[in-house]
Amino acid sequence: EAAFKERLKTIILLNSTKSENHPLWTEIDRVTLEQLHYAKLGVGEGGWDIFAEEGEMRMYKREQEIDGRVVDPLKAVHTVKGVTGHEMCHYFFNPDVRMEWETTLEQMTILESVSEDTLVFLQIHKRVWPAAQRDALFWSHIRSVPDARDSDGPRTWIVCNHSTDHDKAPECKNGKYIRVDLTVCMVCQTIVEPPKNGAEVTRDNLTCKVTYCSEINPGGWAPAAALRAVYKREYPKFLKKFTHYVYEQCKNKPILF
Ligand code: 16C
Repeated sequence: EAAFKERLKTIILLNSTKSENHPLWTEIDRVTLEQLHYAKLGVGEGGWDIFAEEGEMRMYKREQEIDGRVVDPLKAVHTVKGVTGHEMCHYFFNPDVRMEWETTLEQMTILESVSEDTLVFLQIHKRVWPAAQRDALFWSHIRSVPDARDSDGPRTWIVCNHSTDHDKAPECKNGKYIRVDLTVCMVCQTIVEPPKNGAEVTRDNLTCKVTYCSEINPGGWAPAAALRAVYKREYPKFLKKFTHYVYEQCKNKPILF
């Protein structure tokens, strides 16, 4: 009986460190799957306008305002050679390397480690003159999903970031910063070109198809023209810098499928 109780304790302990048992889990699961679906929809319909194009990267926006605030949704697609979707999403999720590629950040704090695939972040972003400085409070979740092509090859990976509340976070009302409201996802699919004569797969055989979607509500007054000018500069800068960073990090490492 003692052994049974011990085993039960271990099972309870192991399960309690899974994000499935967290109060946020239902929302995390729902929003992540919604974002996955949304990312997979093309840009042919739905009034997407292209605003940036460089090499394989294309960025689209839809001009939208809520209560006079610019909330333009963004959708970007990119193709990166030599890396997998798992690698791409791993670096996008991993807080240890965020400062290496995220150029809009001033400070980042992990408020809660929900599980190894889910973290709650408080980020303070650089100020954009003449608007007030912003912070962002959001959960971030990484997972793999079966590939749409129904193959037994590498799975598709997603990281989803979504605004939330947290006991440990400072109140945003009367606070020093205005809190933005965000929903962001990065979805990455790996294409493996089979090597000739059954040779081993190398990085030359890999292509990663990246889709990045973002909806940010500035949460308070910000001049519309300045805001649009800032994101048109910052989103391409981010995606180029981030994908280059991942490529450089991975090139001499074993492939993480
Ligand atoms: O997705 C990205 N990064 C993730 C990890 O950090 C996470 C971040 C979301 C970004 C939240 C933005 C908060 C407002 C930033 C203020 C602008 C700073 C510009 C500094 C310029 C010197 O999901 C990659 C994010 C790439 C961000 C592109 C910038 C988007 C600007 C949108 C404008 C928001 C309102 C600003 C009010 C003036």
